[in-house]
Amino acid sequence: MGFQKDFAWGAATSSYQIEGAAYEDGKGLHIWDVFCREKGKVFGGDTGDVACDHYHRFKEDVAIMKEMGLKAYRFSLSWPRILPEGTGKVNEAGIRFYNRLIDELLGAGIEPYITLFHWDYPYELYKKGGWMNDESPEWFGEYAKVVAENFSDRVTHYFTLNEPQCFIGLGFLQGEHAPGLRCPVKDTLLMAHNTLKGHGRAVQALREFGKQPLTVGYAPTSTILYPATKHEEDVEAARKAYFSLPDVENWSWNVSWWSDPVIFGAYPEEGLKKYEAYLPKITDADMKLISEPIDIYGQNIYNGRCVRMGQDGKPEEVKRPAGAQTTAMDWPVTPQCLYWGPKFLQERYHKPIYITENGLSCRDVVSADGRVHDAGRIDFLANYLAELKRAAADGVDIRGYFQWSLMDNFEWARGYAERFGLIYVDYDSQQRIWKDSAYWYKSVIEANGENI
Ligand code: IFM
Repeated sequence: MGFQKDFAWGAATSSYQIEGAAYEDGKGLHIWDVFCREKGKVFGGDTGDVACDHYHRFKEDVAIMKEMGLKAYRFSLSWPRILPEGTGKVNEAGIRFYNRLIDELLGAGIEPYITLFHWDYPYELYKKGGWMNDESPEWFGEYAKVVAENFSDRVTHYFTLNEPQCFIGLGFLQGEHAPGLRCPVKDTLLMAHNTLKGHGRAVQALREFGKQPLTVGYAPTSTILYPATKHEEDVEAARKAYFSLPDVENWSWNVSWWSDPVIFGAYPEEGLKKYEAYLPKITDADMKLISEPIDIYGQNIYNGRCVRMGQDGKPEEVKRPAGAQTTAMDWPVTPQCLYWGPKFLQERYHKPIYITENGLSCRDVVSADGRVHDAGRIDFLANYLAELKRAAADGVDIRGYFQWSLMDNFEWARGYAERFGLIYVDYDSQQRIWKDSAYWYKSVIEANGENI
């Protein structure tokens, strides 16, 4: 068996990375609007002020998706476009924009998948302490209520948070992303706890104010650990390493601290011991809220590291061969992660799985024939999807795959230096050009992956 009959073949984007219109129609500021203005923070001084100008060109973009045959499109809403101050007064122009986008998608036969939060945190709330503030879970719940009230008559699929590992870790521990802080570990663990409570409040609000039964999930990330061989001891070593926790200084890059509470209602024991001295007060009521049941489990998967069982009975990493393939962004190319990631996640969490992001950055160029020949992307995606198909054939319940990204866009601290899209964007003219991989992906969707 390959991919399920109604497999959600999709592509993904996020609000700040594509929308532009940063100061239009009553949108409030968010932390990335402000961060991009600080000297030296973003490659080339780039900003998302215009990005792909999707706010004005969404019809053209949906027409491209339709032509590509996408079954599903995962996009995020800009919280401050809907609630300029994060809470309180709703910006009707923001609601109107998303209504028009949703209607356009549905008219094109494309299922919208909404992500509530993909990093563009309202600046007004940040000034009040952001995720450090005990009220922050409620703020996120209020926003989710507004979303449910306005869009859930037509949109049934939601993801709450995208990659909390990054917006807390890169934003507040490593300081590479907005707001660019290096906070004490203790503060970041409190933020993480509030983030997870916010997730729970959002799930509750979506259920309570949804106009129909909704399918709700979560979209974290992290590196996959995959085994060097099929031998059970190597598989066990990889499984163990995958769900284990890093040392406290760099605690945020992992799966289990972020997902065990959501699914099991408990933080992993290993972390409770390792991080004990830095933890906020955690109550039973908090854990009940955080583990508000979800329906589907999303994971953003880009790469992995190879592990085997060491002589000492502990997992040990296997060094990559010299010259092993990497992407333009220097991320390792490891297709195995799309087999072992979903497999380990389903074994542990017992939820239907969506790959909510997967893709790569390439040094794409428009050739003399006016086309973009990104053979490397096709090769990468074909190898990754073959592994995903193998996982599906082995019985993992994989419901959908969202290619990152539909089109080139603003790659955070790397600005426009990286091109992740199936569609090439010429940022000067805003012309969209189909890369060879976009035609290839269309053929994969048509064949429901049988040609992989
Ligand atoms: O562009 C990002 C996206 O916003 C979050 N996941 C990883 C992508 C590539 O870096």
